[in-house]
Amino acid sequence: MSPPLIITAALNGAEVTKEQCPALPITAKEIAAEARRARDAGASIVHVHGRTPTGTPTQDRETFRRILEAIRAETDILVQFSTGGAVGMSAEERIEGLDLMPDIATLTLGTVNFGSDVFMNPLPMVLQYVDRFNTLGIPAELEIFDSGMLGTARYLLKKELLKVPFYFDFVLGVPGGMEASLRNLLFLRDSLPAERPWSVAGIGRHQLPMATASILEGGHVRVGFEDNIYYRKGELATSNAHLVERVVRLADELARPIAGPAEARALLFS
Ligand code: KMH
Ligand code: ZN
Repeated sequence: MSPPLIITAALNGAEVTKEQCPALPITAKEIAAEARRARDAGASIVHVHGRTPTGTPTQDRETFRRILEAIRAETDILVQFSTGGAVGMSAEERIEGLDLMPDIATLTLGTVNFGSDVFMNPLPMVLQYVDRFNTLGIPAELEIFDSGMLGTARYLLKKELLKVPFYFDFVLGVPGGMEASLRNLLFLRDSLPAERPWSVAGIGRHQLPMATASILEGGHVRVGFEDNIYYRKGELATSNAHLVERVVRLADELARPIAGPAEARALLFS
């Protein structure tokens, strides 16, 4: 039987702008309010990026401190920091706020083309991040943008380098990364180097089909403005919660109960 469904809301990301998506949360206050709406709708984790007041992506520690404080004052949702930041940021800059002790943080296991840019994650940098996660004891969401990244996961596990609890998130449909197809999703799921929970984030129009497939196949789901700003073709989603609510309805139809934050923590980190 499939476990209760964990829904992650990727609230803002680094790439989407207010011009494209007026409901995009930028400030700590906006992010916290959006986190609460997502939690009320059924999400148990929020994935967050930092932004300056004008919307520029930042991994600045003080920005993350304000975001974490504001979310925790507002709701009990698990807070996941991005360590991906935006393309072009330095390795150190991207993990500046980790010592603030979010509940989870992302860890991408390799370099990937990202539109016309390159999202850099060479092995020495991955190992540096693993070291930091281990030292702080922060659970990791291992982000897999392409199948070669599972090889890196296999290496980390074989050498017993990763000492913290972890699970996988397949990010499918980034231009330059692995395409979002059912075949690719099942291939990745069947190639996992360890029996750990997995989730999928489909980019753009792939968000809904990937979420549906994951509900059916026993995985978990990530939705939100970072990955997709549309509810349907030509119609913007009004909030991250708008996207979460649809997943909750689908899960209900497909007989997957929804996990709250405490249940998500137990499922992911036990
Ligand atoms: N903004 C992307 C370049 C993460 O959050 O860990 C990377 C990203 C991954 O969003
Ligand atoms: Zn992200």
